[in-house]
Amino acid sequence: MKLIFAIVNNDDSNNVATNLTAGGYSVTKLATTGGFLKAGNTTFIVGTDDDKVANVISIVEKHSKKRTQVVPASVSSSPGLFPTVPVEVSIGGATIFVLDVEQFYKC
Ligand code: 2BA
Repeated sequence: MKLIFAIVNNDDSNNVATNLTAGGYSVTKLATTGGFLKAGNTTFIVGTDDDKVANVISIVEKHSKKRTQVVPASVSSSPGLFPTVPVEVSIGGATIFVLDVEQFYKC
């Protein structure tokens, strides 16, 4: 069994949740915050069989769009260097971690 963490943009989270649930997966949705942009994003936790991991990833990938966001340069570089110059960062689609599950209980 595997545990999948998928971090997606808030704008995509309803679509991802709907499609994972429709695919028959149990999903837990957490409201999270990115350390770099300090903006809200959504982290999904999905526990599933090893042979279903690829399908979960493809559902998340299909419903998570890549986008760009303009942020102040002071967020992305050393403080004090042209702090008012905005820079564009590319975000997403999704950041996904897959972990081995040692034990799983429903009590
Ligand atoms: P944030 O940390 O808010 O990062 C948002 C986007 O800013 C990132 O998009 C990336 O394009 C850019 N970025 C992040 N750190 C940067 C840096 N030091 N310099 C320049 N640009 C930087 P994504 O890579 O798509 O990540 C989206 C969100 O996924 C992240 O939000 C964070 O919440 C999570 N994430 C990404 N990689 C992670 C990792 N290795 N471990 C834990 N969480 C991660």
